[in-house]
Amino acid sequence: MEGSPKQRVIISILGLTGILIVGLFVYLGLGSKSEKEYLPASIGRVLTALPDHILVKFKPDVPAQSRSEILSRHGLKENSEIKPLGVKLVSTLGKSYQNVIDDLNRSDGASIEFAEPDYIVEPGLIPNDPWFANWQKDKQQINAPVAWDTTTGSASLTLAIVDTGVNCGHEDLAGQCLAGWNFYNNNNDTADVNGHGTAVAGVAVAIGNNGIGVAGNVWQSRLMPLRVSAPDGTAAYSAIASAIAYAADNGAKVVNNSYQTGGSATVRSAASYLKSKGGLLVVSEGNYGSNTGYSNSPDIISVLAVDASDVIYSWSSFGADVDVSAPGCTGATTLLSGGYGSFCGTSNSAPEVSGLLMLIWSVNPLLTPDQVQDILFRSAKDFGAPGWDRYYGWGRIDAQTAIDMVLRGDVIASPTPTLSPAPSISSEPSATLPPGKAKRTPRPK
Ligand SMILES: [Ca+2]
Ligand SMILES: [Ca+2]
Ligand SMILES: [Ca+2]
Repeated sequence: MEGSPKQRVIISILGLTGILIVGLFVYLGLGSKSEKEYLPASIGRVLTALPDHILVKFKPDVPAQSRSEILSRHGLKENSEIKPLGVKLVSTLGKSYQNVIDDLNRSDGASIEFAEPDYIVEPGLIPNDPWFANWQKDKQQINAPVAWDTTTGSASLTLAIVDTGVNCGHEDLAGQCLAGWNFYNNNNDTADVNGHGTAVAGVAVAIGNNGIGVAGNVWQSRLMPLRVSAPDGTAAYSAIASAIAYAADNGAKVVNNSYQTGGSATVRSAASYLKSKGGLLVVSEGNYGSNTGYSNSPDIISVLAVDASDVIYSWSSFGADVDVSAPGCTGATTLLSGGYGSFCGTSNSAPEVSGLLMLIWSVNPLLTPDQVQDILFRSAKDFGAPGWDRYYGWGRIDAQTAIDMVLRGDVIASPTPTLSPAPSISSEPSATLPPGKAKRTPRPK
């Protein structure tokens, strides 16, 4: 643990050499708006109907014998019943389901409560948080609403936010926080002294579907606030690495550090330690609009920023260390003030990824860090030069594809082979296979 005076010395010395906060965060004063778009839980887009049967519910006063007679008169056969609902799955025996439904309604409408096709709908849970519909376009961009039909997180998984502290009293974060640590003052006061950490936390884990505020990528989780910054938001590699190690020792599955720290050997070491303990580190690529010059770390997931059209922001850094890209702005996240506002930077991109990792682990907590990282990379939507490139990494993250892969068991065997050689800037691949095809390995039993 670093003492406060020593910490300040470190920061003043290293401040000129690149220990720079990445938080290009802007609060645009959206708090005066009061959007009340309370959307119903969406049934999603209808894809098709199962052709071999329909769903029929008779009116309660229709005797069983009459039900059988009606079905046989129409040349239908009961397959099964959803007993608590009294809804029958009725085989159409090769007839057009729409014709069958029309005939039933026409001649026996008095006996039938309803008859409908057994539609397959595309999942797309829409939370009722008032800011969601109009301001959080980043969530739609990464297809989080579809993933939320499968999982909205797990209260047994912990995300550590290594940052400026977190306002754990914020209404849309309240109840999520575990005890943390302040590595700047070497005490347990993890209050946010800057606002950056609270904004980062909201992007990943703001409580969704609670009717207030915003929705993070994960709606249930444990949030471990680890303050590493000075009051001005700057932080030392040492504090950051200490916090990552602390998180690893205290069971964090994912550690988010929205700082440009991927080039630090100390942070890399902490990331390796975290991975050995079963977790993953996500960092920001930086907001300097230039090549970082860093080599890839296999233990760090570094994230750059794309806009709503999947074009890389001019201010986003890039380079050989980029792993994936993610939205660089959200229209609304939790603010230190207790309200909500917009937030931009690779500081936003990193927690978009951290939240997705939490979702992946929520579906299958037994996955290893390498397996989760592999899913993240292979599920990313490729842009730019085919396959990995230094501007998009493996691509822009896609929650739907990632969760689908987990559900399918499309997971590399563990222990895993190295995912990929560290990409080289000077030999950017131009015609490689997409990462999924290039690196897919046999599925585990
Ligand atoms: Ca909320
Ligand atoms: Ca990496
Ligand atoms: Ca690419």
